[in-house]
Amino acid sequence: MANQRRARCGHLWTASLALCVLLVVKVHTRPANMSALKDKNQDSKEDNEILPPDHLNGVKMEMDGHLNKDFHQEVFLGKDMEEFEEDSEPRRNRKKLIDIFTKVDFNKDGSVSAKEMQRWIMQKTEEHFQEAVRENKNSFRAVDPDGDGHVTWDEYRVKFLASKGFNEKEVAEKIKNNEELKVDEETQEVLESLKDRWFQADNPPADQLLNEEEFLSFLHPEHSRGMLKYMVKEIVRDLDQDGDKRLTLSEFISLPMGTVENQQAQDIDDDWVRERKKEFEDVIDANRDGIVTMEELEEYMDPMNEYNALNEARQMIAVADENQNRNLELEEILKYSEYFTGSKLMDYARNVHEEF
Ligand SMILES: [Ca+2]
Ligand SMILES: [Ca+2]
Ligand SMILES: [Ca+2]
Ligand SMILES: [Ca+2]
Repeated sequence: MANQRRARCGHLWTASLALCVLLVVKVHTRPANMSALKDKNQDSKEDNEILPPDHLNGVKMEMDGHLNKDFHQEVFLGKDMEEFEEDSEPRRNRKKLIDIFTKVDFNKDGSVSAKEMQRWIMQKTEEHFQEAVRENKNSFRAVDPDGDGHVTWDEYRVKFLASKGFNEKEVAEKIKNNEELKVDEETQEVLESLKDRWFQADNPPADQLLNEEEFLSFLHPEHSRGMLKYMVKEIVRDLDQDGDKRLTLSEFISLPMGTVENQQAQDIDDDWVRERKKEFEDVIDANRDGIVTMEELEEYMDPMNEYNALNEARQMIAVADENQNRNLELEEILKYSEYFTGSKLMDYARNVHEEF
């Protein structure tokens, strides 16, 4: 994932330089949590299939507490995201973007209002949900090979350890006989965090088995209110320094250890901090009292929150609204194609070039 992102950065323009820098920082300065595990498994899709992803499409914050930099593109493109990620022909991208514009413009008056964009964002968020449900079917099949529709923690644990290179039969045998498993500290830590999450995902009445639906909320906490709360709790726990279960600005922007080494790193950190400060003050701390509570963070992260969608819609419009009519016209969206889709259109590339 990180490599892909960095590769994609290569195509972007100066305006996105800061973004690139941030993404690179992201790779190097991830707080502990699930990151160790993820980095190891990056090359193997099969392993990742049964593990909760760190990044959730259409959710504003990642599981490791980082801001989701691709959020606005994700909620603008929905399941068509990947089409734009490829270096496909600008003419084709232009046509696709025009198609999208026509659909977002619900009342067909040639311009997109905040309400229309909000409606669109909700629709695209739903697409990401459906995508996760589809993927979950495969993941569930992988952990429930006998197909009885239920998976125990022990069964999952065996699959997980097998994906980490342990001998599946041996591990299964040991677990059955209640023998001690020799796993390294890091794997043990991950196991414990997975176990907590596993039992959270087990809906009452708890039977210690996960069915497909519960497994979905294990992998994708954004699909259930209870799991969303759990995810918020985990994030706060990772960032909270004085243990009052709320976040001050300084807790929210404090850097993970060992990042500042030279001026270049310092500048990168400054951007990272600036971005988070802005998000904290302008968006997450809804009542502006300087403290982010779990409730505020939960509201912020809830992908089905219509108020957030409207806010996002307004922000998206503001970025490209050159004629200042609080609506988006087709020319505006084409001109800011890179912002909306992550890919530039040829004609406008030339214009941008002339400006420099
Ligand atoms: Ca319209
Ligand atoms: Ca605190
Ligand atoms: Ca607050
Ligand atoms: Ca406009």
